[in-house]
Amino acid sequence: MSPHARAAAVAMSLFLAVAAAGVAAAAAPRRLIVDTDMDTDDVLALLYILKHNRSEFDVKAITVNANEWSDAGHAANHLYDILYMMGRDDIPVGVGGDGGISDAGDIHRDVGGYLPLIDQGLSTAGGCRYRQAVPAGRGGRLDIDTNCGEWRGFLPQGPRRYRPLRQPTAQRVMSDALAAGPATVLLLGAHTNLALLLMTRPDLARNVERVVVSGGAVRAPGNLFTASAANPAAEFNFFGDPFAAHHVLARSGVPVTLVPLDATNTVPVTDEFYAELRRRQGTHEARYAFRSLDAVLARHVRRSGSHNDTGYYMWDSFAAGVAISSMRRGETGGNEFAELEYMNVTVVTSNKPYGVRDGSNPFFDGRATPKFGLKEGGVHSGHVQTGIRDAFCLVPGSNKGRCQDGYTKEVSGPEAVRVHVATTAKPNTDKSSPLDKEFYKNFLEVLNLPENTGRFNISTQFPYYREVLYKPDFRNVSRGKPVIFDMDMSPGDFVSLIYLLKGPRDVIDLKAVLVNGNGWANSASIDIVYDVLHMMGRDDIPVGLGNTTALGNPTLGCKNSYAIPHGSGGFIDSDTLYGLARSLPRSPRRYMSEDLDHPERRQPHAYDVWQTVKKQLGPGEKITVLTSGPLTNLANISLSDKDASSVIERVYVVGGHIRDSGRERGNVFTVPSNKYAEFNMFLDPLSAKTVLESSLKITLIPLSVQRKVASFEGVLAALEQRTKHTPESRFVHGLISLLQELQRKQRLYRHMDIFLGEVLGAVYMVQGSDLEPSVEVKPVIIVANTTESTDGQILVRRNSANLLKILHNLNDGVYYNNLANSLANDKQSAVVGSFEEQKAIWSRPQKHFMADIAKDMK
Ligand SMILES: *[C@@H]1O[C@H](CO)[C@@H](O)[C@H](O)[C@H]1NC(C)=O
Ligand SMILES: *[C@@H]1O[C@H](CO)[C@@H](O)[C@H](O)[C@H]1NC(C)=O
Ligand SMILES: *[C@@H]1O[C@H](CO)[C@@H](O)[C@H](O)[C@H]1NC(C)=O
Ligand SMILES: *[C@@H]1O[C@H](CO)[C@@H](O)[C@H](O)[C@H]1NC(C)=O
Ligand SMILES: *[C@@H]1O[C@H](CO)[C@@H](O)[C@H](O)[C@H]1NC(C)=O
Ligand SMILES: *[C@@H]1O[C@H](CO)[C@@H](O)[C@H](O)[C@H]1NC(C)=O
Ligand SMILES: *[C@@H]1O[C@H](CO)[C@@H](O)[C@H](O)[C@H]1NC(C)=O
Ligand SMILES: *[C@@H]1O[C@H](CO)[C@@H](O)[C@H](O)[C@H]1NC(C)=O
Ligand SMILES: [Ca+2]
Ligand SMILES: [Ca+2]
Repeated sequence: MSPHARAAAVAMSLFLAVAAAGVAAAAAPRRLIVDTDMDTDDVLALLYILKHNRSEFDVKAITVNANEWSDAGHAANHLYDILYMMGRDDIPVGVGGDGGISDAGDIHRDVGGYLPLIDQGLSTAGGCRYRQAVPAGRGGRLDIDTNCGEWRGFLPQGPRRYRPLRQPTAQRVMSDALAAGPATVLLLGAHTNLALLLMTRPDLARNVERVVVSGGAVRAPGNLFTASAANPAAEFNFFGDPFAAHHVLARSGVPVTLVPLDATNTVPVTDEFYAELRRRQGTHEARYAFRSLDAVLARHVRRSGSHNDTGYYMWDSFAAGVAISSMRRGETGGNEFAELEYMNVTVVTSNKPYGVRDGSNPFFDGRATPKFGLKEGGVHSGHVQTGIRDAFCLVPGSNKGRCQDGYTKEVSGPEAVRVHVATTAKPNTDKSSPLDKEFYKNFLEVLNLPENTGRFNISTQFPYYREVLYKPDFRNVSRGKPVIFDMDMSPGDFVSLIYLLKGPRDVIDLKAVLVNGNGWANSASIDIVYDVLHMMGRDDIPVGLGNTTALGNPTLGCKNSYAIPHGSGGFIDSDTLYGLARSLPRSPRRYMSEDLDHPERRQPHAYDVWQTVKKQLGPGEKITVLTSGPLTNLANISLSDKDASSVIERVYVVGGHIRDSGRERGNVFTVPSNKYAEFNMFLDPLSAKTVLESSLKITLIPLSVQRKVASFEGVLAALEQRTKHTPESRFVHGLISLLQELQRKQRLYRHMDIFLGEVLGAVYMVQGSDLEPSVEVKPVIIVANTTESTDGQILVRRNSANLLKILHNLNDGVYYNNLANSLANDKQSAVVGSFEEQKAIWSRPQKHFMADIAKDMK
């Protein structure tokens, strides 16, 4: 038999076997619930699962784990697009929620699962005790949120998306699915969601037939590559929420099959597997799996030179295989893919000595009775690792720390639970195959089955799909003053960006956009910036991405940014532009991590973009900068480039609150101890100090003046009074009315006017004199002394030599009118108004399409 014929025969016999099992089980498909953190290996696992025949295995719900490798808004939309491609818009997707856990230990409905149980209070803002082990930028959440750029380069975009206050929560979706009947639960991330469910609805435990867990490390070392100096024993998924893993394994009473590193270490992505995956791309899902894996391997392989020791394994997809086989054959039927044995284990959640209250353990510290009825002096009462540089965990002179939080430890005695543990992957019974593990072979076969296949990718979905870069025609235009806009991607910043793009080109010439990932949105939201530029026909404007952590802080951690809520009104909303980002046309430009074949496509750093703009300046020309977020990028520029202050004409800084004699408060509502700071300063105090106390010429547009133009009615009325509208004025109207509606409906959105006020900076910079401004000069200092209750405050000090120009007042009526007039002006208007319009373009022949481009010529 030729290899090809053999492959076909194998596929056919597999198909028959699947079909036969389907007949036997026709009356009752096995029900499956998957909880995922949407990492690359989760994508592979999900595609593999969705390929199986629904009359045999039916996925009833997928919930997103939001406290590890990805951010909720990006993860949910990515998942929706995978399900759309696979024709499975029927599967409910649960993510987030805003409930919390009271001090007394009462668990409110719909806890979002953004924080590990030990840190979960009543809000979704909070630190990153365990999650700090995951880098926020490149090589971490930025790459995972975007799937290294592959998501938007490949997947079609379906009708489902995250929408504020309408998103089914993880708790709701999981409990509905379990209430409807018995199911196997496959956990591919930290255990927060399932633990919360089993704590609040213990009655549903009887419908959990089995929990199959990708995670833990029993006899193998841990894998916290960023944090083994403090904790060599833990595996990422368990470290993400050790107490939740403990609850699921040891307290909930549900039967568990563990697929730990012990087993997954035997299924690395080998050269042979990689080569076969590359060769066999018979379906869209096989192609997406390959591209996803290839993108993440680009980094790993370059480091090691071969796939065999990249440190990349089939973690979650192997666990999915073990789960499918266990559902098919039962626990005693002999798993097709793994050797399993029973072990007595527990999950360590705190370190000895127990019962010592050292401030690290909120379950016990400062409490008369321990939370959740935990036992005084018991295994949960020791030191809990506070971070990856916790001094308690570090052993001087050693790179192997002594903390064991999240360790799946074999024990005997009363705390031990009996768990079925996969120890090693089974060899391939087909000796002629180049693949040495049964699972490699099955994975490739399943992914390439013609059944249950993906319907299309973004380029095959439309007959006239084309990627076009729009550039304006600058011939015969005298270009205005060069401007750089630096934003943190909060909603008002997008209104400012659109407004700037509409500014007359002989007045302002927007040269670049810089973004940073330590403000109101995560770095991956940079793709929304690309989309707005595409909509407005400005794919010529470079976008630079700066650091993800505040100045002076390590790249791992969330110092200051812990003050942004993860849930409603915070990251989940800004990362999706309140659900509206997907109404924008899709730009061919997007965040790309490493692409070895195309290094030029790699996302540039903010500093590189700064250098590029500087080089393009004409003789004597100077740059005007508008910042509307933390001053991280500008601090980086002024510290790294000695010439910066000589080529910067002026910096307009949106943010800051001047604390003088008045009683007016700042706006950092998640940090009650700090009454007088404003978010943009609080989020990076040292950058604020560096920039505002530098020799740069600065005009501050502080909170007090922003508040004078933060009336939803004012902006909306002005927009509604225009007789003509543009796609962008309609988009802005939609965004602002949504923020207003959310603010009225839900107290979690009570701070929405912060984002309305920040638009003032752009309008003042371009049309300042029309606004009848009054400007004051004050001697100030900026507090940046790592004291939470004062960081980011701006104090007036008579003896300070640092004089700041501060916008104090303006005519708000003129402001609203000018903003609305500009947005509704049909000059420099959108080239493609929306995703719907773009889909229409891709659905009909080219000549209409050329007419669309021509619109910008006028
Ligand atoms: C799934 O299995 C059922 C029952 O055996 C069979 O009728 C159906 O054709 C299968 N569907 C696919 C897409 O393989
Ligand atoms: C989409 O699928 C087609 C056909 O399989 C393929 O040729 C094309 O390269 C895919 N598109 C992308 C963006 O990978
Ligand atoms: C990779 O590992 C496989 C066994 O898993 C082995 O057969 C192969 O020779 C290795 N390749 C290289 C390049 O080391
Ligand atoms: C696990 O514990 C049970 C009951 O205490 C004991 O019978 C069994 O031998 C233990 N198994 C292992 C692998 O230690
Ligand atoms: C530019 O101006 C010149 C002279 O006024 C004119 O001939 C030419 O057509 C203009 N070009 C464009 C693209 O408008
Ligand atoms: C930015 O990150 C780099 C390393 O990634 C670091 O060296 C630098 O200090 C950071 N700069 C700022 C301004 O935080
Ligand atoms: C500014 O950012 C660049 C690019 O990451 C980095 O190389 C440089 O060290 C940074 N400068 C400072 C002063 O942090
Ligand atoms: C930080 O600055 C504030 C305001 O000047 C001051 O009240 C506070 O004591 C300072 N904290 C430290 C640790 O220096
Ligand atoms: Ca995972
Ligand atoms: Ca902002």
